[in-house]
Amino acid sequence: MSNEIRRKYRSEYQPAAYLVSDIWLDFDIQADHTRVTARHKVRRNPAAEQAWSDWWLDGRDMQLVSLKVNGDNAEDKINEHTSQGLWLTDLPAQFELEIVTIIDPDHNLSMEGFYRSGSILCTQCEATGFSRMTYFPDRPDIMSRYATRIEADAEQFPVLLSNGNRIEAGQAGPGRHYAVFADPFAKPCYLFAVVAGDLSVVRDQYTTLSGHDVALSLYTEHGNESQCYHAMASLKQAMAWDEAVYGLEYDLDVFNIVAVGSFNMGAMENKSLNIFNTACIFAHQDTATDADFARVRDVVAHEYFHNYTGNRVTCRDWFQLSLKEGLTVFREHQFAMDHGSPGATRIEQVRLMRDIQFPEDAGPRAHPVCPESYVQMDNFYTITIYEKGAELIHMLAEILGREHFIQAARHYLSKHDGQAVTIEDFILAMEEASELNLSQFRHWYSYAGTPELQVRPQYADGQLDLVLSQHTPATPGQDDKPDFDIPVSVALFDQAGRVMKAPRTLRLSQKQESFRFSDLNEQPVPSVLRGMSAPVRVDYPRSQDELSLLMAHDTDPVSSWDAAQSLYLELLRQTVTAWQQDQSLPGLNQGIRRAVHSLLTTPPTDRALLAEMLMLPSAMQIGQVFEAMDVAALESARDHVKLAIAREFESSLWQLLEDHTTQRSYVFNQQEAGRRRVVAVALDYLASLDTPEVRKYALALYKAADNMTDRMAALQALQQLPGDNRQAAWQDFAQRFAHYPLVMDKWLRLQVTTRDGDSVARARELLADSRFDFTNPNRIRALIGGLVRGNPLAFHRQDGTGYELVADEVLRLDQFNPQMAAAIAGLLAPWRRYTQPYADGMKKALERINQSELSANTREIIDTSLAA
Ligand code: B3K
Ligand code: ZN
Repeated sequence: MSNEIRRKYRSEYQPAAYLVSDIWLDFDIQADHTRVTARHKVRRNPAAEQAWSDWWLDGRDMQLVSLKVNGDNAEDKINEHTSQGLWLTDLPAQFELEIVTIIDPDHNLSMEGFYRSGSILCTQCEATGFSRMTYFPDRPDIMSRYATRIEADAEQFPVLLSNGNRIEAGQAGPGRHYAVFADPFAKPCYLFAVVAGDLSVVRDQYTTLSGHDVALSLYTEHGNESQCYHAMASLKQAMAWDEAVYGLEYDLDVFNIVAVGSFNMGAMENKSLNIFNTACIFAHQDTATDADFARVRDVVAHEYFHNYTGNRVTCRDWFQLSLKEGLTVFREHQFAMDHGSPGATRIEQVRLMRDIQFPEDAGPRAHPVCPESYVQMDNFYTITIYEKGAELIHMLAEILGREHFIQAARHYLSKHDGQAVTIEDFILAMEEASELNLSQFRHWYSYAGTPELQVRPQYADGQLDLVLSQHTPATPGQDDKPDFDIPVSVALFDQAGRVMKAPRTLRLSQKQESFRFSDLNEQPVPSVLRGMSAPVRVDYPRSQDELSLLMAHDTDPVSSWDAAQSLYLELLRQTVTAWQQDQSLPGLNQGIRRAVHSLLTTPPTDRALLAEMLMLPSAMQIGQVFEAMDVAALESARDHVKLAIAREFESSLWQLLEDHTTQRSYVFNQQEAGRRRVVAVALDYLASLDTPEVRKYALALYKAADNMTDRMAALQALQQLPGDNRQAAWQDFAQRFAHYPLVMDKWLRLQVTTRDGDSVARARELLADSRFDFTNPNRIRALIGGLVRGNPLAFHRQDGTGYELVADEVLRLDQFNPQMAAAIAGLLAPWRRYTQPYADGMKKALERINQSELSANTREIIDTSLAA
């Protein structure tokens, strides 16, 4: 029975008792409530295991006004009415159901269901927000055609929108108006959307490859139009890319996007009516950085790509979430690499996996890409489902070859068009199209944990035996792991850095295998796991000489970057150990000297790649080398090495800065963004020296900048340079951008990521500052996310005040936005990975949260984190 919040299992899946072919919805928006009338055409599901006459309808947080079956009051058919829904009983095989409910969007701060964001009323249904508006079987395998009527005050809500085409509109009594929309495609209820607001619109149009005209509209609150053109251009790029690469054309006459300020995540792919967080739409050079421009471009593309991978072919149940998300993130990755620096873009994807996904996969919340069970689905929108899911598709594309993969993906989409399917259906379609046997590959979906790939080359007499072996650590509930099918892309270089054996993909499918390369006239330098061909950790000890050679000559940017990272990482490891043992810290070694020197004297032409290669691994990355993370040691070691590089290369870094400074006005493209990235990285190194020159330079850059990227680079440098200049720049920034909430989020981050002073106390002060609305998820992410991820030394203060702050915020947020509260609580989850006193401090905070009455979302996170 679904009347309590309990753990759900993938194995429990049963076809729905009833199907709903058509839904007619009426949203009657009044000043203090909204009345929702839903009429459903219902029939027994022929695929159901029995001819049920009972039917469970999900429904929460609303008032049931009436329920009719075939026009007659049918409240006597309600067998049970709980806080989670209704059991109906004694139902005929086919009937029309009418349900009237009352909801209150103005007091819904959960940002799920129908809620208010500023002057806009909007919906968020995925995963189960639809059942906060009406009683309905809230599961994605029920696909229906929707017609929606919205009625509201004409002055307050001049714009009314829902999925599909507007088929009717007009007056509805004094001061009121209405509009009716019809969506010709059957869809699951999680893709339903309604918007009402006083909105401005930016319009454009797109003609598809086959000559169909699509009207594009992007709606926002008034005054933001100039920040929307980049998103609109990105949408058109995405439409053209999907046609060119996958042969997929848009399938409706309209495509609408609405940007709202209060949104729990980045965006939502509702059919033909995407709803976005303004943070993933707004981009103007004055207010957004290059990274923001790229994010907007990629999220717009991601949501657009869902139209096929997610909407036309959707998920049978939520355990299959990665079916749409992994595949769509992969498509987004390909798109991003085609529109920016391919190398730096792939490196960012790799870094995200290593910095965040690998730790998740090694912590208490580790779960397979296709999980076995969950309590609260909202908690499973994880980096594992999204990014590891995308890496699994990346491997398939590597195994099949890009062209074959695209053909196979098209086969999957046409075979299952209009259906709600499973990850298994996807793999089967891949097998059919490629004639490969992917049985072993399936383990990637059902087992959690990051495999460790050990690489041991043995060279003798012109032959190289590359011995590869694998081991995957246990994860909660999965002690024993099978051997995975691991595609390992390998190339061999000679001692002068020339390609000796062109890249090829080996398949490690056993615990250990040896691969032979013959006819070598000298000992080669292997380049392994090129482009991160599989989401694994690599154990492969290499000399400084080998790493320097690969760094300078490897034709794969990821491998070349990785060689530089390995050089840095080894010194950082030694520095952490020395710090912990109270020994004097080591200086730069020959390998790093040579590496940085060659980067500065013969830089790669791709400047974004140069910037990546100059950057040291994050403290999170360094920490993973150790059994447990010693925050102070990690941060000190990184500071120490950074300072040593800045000292040794001070004059070359100034030269680099000068070479990359221009008077040209701002344009967002690969080359210019790469150039600005180099400026930021060089300045960041130089700032650690705290010289009068760098103070002057940063301040001048702040003042002269014609764009937010340079302005932020200047502020990030000034951040390391306490004093009047920093204060003045912060003040100027806060005044200049007081009316731009998203820019003020950058300011909030700056406030809590300073290393001097007590950033936790500053965060508390800001939480009480009336300029900011801390019910808005973007503000919370800036302040709390900024502190925890951007300022580990403050979050992990030894007096425990950082943990206390986070615990207080979890408890505050849990009262109105459980999804956000659970996300923040998750930051404390990996406590076991830390040394003392950090581990105990984090655990204490979790235990304090544990004492309170919690939402199901937060309860699941706390229980998992504290489980033995
Ligand atoms: N599908 C949405 C995410 C929904 C999250 C619900 N808690 C956006 C995306 O991944 O494209
Ligand atoms: Zn998505």
